[in-house]
Amino acid sequence: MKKLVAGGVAVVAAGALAVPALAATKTVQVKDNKFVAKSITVKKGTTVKWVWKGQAPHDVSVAKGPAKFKSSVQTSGSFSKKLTKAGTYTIICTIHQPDMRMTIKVK
Ligand SMILES: [Cu+2]
Repeated sequence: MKKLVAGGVAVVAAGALAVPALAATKTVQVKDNKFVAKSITVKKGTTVKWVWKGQAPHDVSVAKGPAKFKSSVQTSGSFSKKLTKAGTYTIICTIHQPDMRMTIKVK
């Protein structure tokens, strides 16, 4: 029984060490009326988290890219998406396009 508990602890510790590498997150700010940053490059598997900072309603929508996704129209909070397909994404706010857009390169 003691041996089993010790083994369990070792597995948990190894898992904890692996978490930072697997959970890469890049934050983008959603402002009035622009994404900051306007262009980012991330590794495949990175989660991009958009955080609403402005007053006006905005959404996050893929206009062009290897995968399609769309957030709701929000004025606060955040929206996260894990990008698992390599390529270039053009992201727009459907309310404020074509001015409010950004590019994500996933390598
Ligand atoms: Cu907008």
